Amino acid sequence: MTTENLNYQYLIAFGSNLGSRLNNIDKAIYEIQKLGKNVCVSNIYETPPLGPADQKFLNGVMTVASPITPIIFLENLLTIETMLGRTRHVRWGNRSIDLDIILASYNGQNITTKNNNELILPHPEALNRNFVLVPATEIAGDWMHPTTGRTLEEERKLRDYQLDVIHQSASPTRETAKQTITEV
Ligand code: A4P
Ligand code: MG
Repeated sequence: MTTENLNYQYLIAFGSNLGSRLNNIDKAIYEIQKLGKNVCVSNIYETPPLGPADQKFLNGVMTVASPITPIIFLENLLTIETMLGRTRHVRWGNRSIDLDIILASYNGQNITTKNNNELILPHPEALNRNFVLVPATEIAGDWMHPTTGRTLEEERKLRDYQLDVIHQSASPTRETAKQTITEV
């Protein structure tokens, strides 16, 4: 992959509450790295389920620069979810891995979509979730949210979201992450 065509920047949230959660996340990061360059991964947090799921989640986010357009990028994420054993029974149900695109930009300009349920950008619920906003501010705190015009760090402060880190993994590559992440 050449570096000159990394026009897209993605902020991806990941969550897992089934199986070996950290292993699922580690594998997802490894696969997503193949879609671009300059990967940055947040710390990982354990959070109680929002909605009908009945087991705690591990959550975090990552950024990646990529030449791949958003719809194709999303298709790649869905393929990775399937590869990691994700099955869809209940909306918001338990899942081995969930990969959502929170924000995307093209040459520094935020991408927004309208009337396209296949890919909604920005992710409509992201700002209401501490498990997205807290890790996002670690690695993309100055990213301007296209709907509110405030940075992610400003959004987090407004809501006073805080979480305790469970795994320190603010590492740019899986190789480093593997040394720093250990399942509890
Ligand atoms: N889709 C549209 N826009 C996007 C986007 N920006 N990123 C479409 C990713 N996908 C997007 O997703 C259904 C369809 O949404 C996809 O096929 C895609 O075309 P899904 O992953 O099958 O459905 P889901 O995840 O069950 O529903 P949804 O609405 O995506 O829920 P969320 O927002 O993912 O929330 N509690 C804790 N503590 N931690 C969690 O991570 N996650 C959820 C699910 C609920 N409770 C949680 C957590
Ligand atoms: Mg999802």
